[in-house]
This record gives sequence, C-alpha cells and structure tokens, in this order.
Amino acid sequence: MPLSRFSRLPDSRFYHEASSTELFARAGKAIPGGVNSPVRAFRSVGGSPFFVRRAEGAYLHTVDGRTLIDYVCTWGPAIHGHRPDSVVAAVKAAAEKGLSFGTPHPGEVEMAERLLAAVPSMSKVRLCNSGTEATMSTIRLARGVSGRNRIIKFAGCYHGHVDSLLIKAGSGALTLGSPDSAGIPPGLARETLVLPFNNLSLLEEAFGRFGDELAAVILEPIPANAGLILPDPDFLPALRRLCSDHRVILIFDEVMTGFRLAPGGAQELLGVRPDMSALGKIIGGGLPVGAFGGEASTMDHLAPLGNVYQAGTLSGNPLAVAAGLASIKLLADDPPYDRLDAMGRLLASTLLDAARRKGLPLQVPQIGSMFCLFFTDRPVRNLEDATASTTELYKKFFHACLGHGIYLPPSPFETCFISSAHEGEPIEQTAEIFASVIRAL
Ligand code: KE4
Repeated sequence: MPLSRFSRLPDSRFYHEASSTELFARAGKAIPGGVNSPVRAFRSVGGSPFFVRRAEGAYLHTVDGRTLIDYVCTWGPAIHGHRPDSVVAAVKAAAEKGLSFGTPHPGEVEMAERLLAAVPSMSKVRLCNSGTEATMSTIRLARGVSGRNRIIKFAGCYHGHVDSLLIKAGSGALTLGSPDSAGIPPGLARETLVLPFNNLSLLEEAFGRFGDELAAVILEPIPANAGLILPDPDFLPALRRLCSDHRVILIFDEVMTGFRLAPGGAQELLGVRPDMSALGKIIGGGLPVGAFGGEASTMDHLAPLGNVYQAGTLSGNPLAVAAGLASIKLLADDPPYDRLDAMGRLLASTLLDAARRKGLPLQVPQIGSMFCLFFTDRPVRNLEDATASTTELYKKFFHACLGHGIYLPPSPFETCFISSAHEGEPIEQTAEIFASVIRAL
C-alpha cells in the first residue's frame, strides 16, 4: 500500500473509540464478512456482532459499554476465565526476552514433557499454531505411515478447515464423500468416507468394506461442533477395537476437549486410548498453539527424522508456549474440573426444570464445563437429530440472553463453555436469567 494510502487512514484512536456498528461497517469493507472467522458474524442467529474492548474473568466488555457474561470463552481456551493473572504475567515475562526466535528454546521442551505427562497415549508430540494444523498433520502422518489414503470422519464433527476434512457425506450411507466447501477437489473428497456418529452397524459395515484401505479414523470423541453430542457408551470402545483389528490409526481430535474435561481430555474421562491426538485451544492459554502426538514409532516418521513433512515458522513460539504452560500449570496446581462440572449441572438442571414447567421441548446435553441447548423433544445422538431441533427457538433464546447480558455461542450448533471464573455471582445470575428467559420464550 503506497505511503499516501496509509496517511489517509484514520488515527488509531478512531478504531478504539468507534461503536460496534461503526466498526462492523468498516470491517465489512476490509475483511470478508467483516470477521476473521465466519461464526463470529452472527449469521446463524441474525443481527450483527458486537466488538470487544477488553475481557476479564467471566466478562466481556464491549466497545459500546456493555458487560456480558461470556459462555463462548474464546471458543474454549479461556478455561480460567479471561486474562488470568499468571498467564498474563508469563506472557509479559516471555516478551521481555524476545518475541520469536526461530530456534529451539527451553519452553518447548517443558511444554512437550507436560503434554506427554497429561496425555499418556502420546509418547512424542509436536507443536504447531492451530487446531487445524494439528488435525491436518495427523491425517498426513497417518497416510504417510500407513501408505493408505482413505479416511473416515463423522458427520457433525469439525476438525478445522482441512481440505480432507471439509467433506460431507455422500448420497448413500457408504458412498464416499463430496466437498463441503468450494475449492476442494472431488478426487480428494472421495478419499473421505463420512459416517453418522453413534451408528455402530454402519461403522462395522464400513470397516468390512474399506477396512484395509483405511489410513485413519478421525473424530471428536465427544462432538461439540454440532452442538454437544455425547457418545453412546459402546461406540468408542467398538471403534477402538475395529481400528486395532484393521491396523487403522485412530485419531482423537481433542482440540476442544483436551484439558477442558480433564488434563488428558475425553480419552482420560472415557478410558479409550487413541493412536494419535490433536490438541489446541487451552494449551495456548489464548495464544495460537496447536499440537499433535502419538507413539514415537509413528511420530518419528515426521521430518527431519522421517519423510512426512510438517513445519511452521511460529511453531513453539515462546510467548504462546509461555501462555500455554501457565494455563496448564494452573490446571495441574488446582484442578477445577469438579467445580466446573457442578456449574454445568446447575445450568443444565435450571434450564430443564424451567422448560419442563413450560412444556417446552428441550435437551441440554452437558459434560463438565460444556453444555448446549437443543430445542427438541428427543435426545440428540447425531448430526441429523441436531439439525432436526428448532433453531428458531435457539435464536430467540440467544438474543433474549444477550439482552440480559449473557453471551452464548452465536450458533445453535456450537457448545457453551464455563470457566472457573464463572463461579459465584456470574453463574448464579446466569441461572436466574436462563430460567426467566425460558419462561418468557
Ligand atoms: P482452529 O484451527 O480454529 O484453532 O481449530 C480447529 C478445530 C479443530 N478441532 C475442533 C474439535 C475444533 O472445535 C476446532 C475449532 N473450533 C471452532 C469452534 N467450534 C473454532 C471457532 C471458529 O472457527 O472461529
């Protein structure tokens, strides 16, 4: 951009004094959809997004002077609430030593060892910069190690914007996938088979038909990107057995559930051991970090040891690692999981009691600090059930809560997150507001 165009831009103060409406209008001219990630644009719930000036504890403070109790928690990372003192201090201290070295540094070794200690199914791990990079790398590694191309994913599971994983189910139950986004070659899409979650018979049929062609199966062990869907008790153990029998690499995408449900994520909670895991969100403490790991015999196929290439300029960045280490140390020093689950149960029971009194069909799947609302009268076991729920009621609930100062995910197919900073007044206020909003729906 020639200097003259820089000089025509408003003074930086403009950006920090403008309203959400003014900022969103300008953003739309400079950023596609006015956002740097689609879900933030409120298109699934209607209306326009607010802009945030700062965040602290359970609260977002908007540029329009509003204070909101936040149940998005930056889509998972903020398990301690926003701006935890020890994480901020760690980032400040790291910044004093430099912002990026492009060489190994001590924090990377500590981070790797702490991740391996928390997730025993991994004996080697590599850091990257996002959940997408992590899952993308697990797929490439699984294909490189096995020499096979085909993979299985499950409808409703989201693994980041990876070409091989932005795939929707084929027309028939076992027909190979088709692109779920423009720009993905159909030939690549056909290497991905998309199955319904929690459907054991189709899973067994798919292994019977494709088992020896499969490089990997990837899934969110507890899907949370179609709303929150809890696995049937026998589903993951059966999947584990099928993968072992057919020598197929089982990949758990724990980008969301890792350190959220337990330090070792869903695999620790449910007792099912994958061959590889993808991590992200909480392990960056709010800064960009992803990670993927597995047995050394698999991981050592990665460059520079092996012939599967994977790299990143800012992988292991010292500030991001400092934030991530501080965040996971807080979890180790004072595990919040029982308290988070108690808050989750309080909100779920409050919502269900209010809906029952009103005769409103509502499901509130909840596990630990994760919950969502499906306005439907039957349990949601897969994406089809989720999309059959009444999204119009979710939109009404979302905007009514926002009007009362509670920010929920701006989509019926996301998951709410509770942080340890929600304890006390925020969670109690939320329960009261949830009950009154349900009554008024
Ligand atoms: P990122 O590339 O956004 O760091 O991670 C991708 C990803 C991978 N795996 C799981 C299970 C995920 O939930 C995600 C990202 N989650 C979404 C929220 N549903 C991020 C929000 C967004 O896309 O803006």
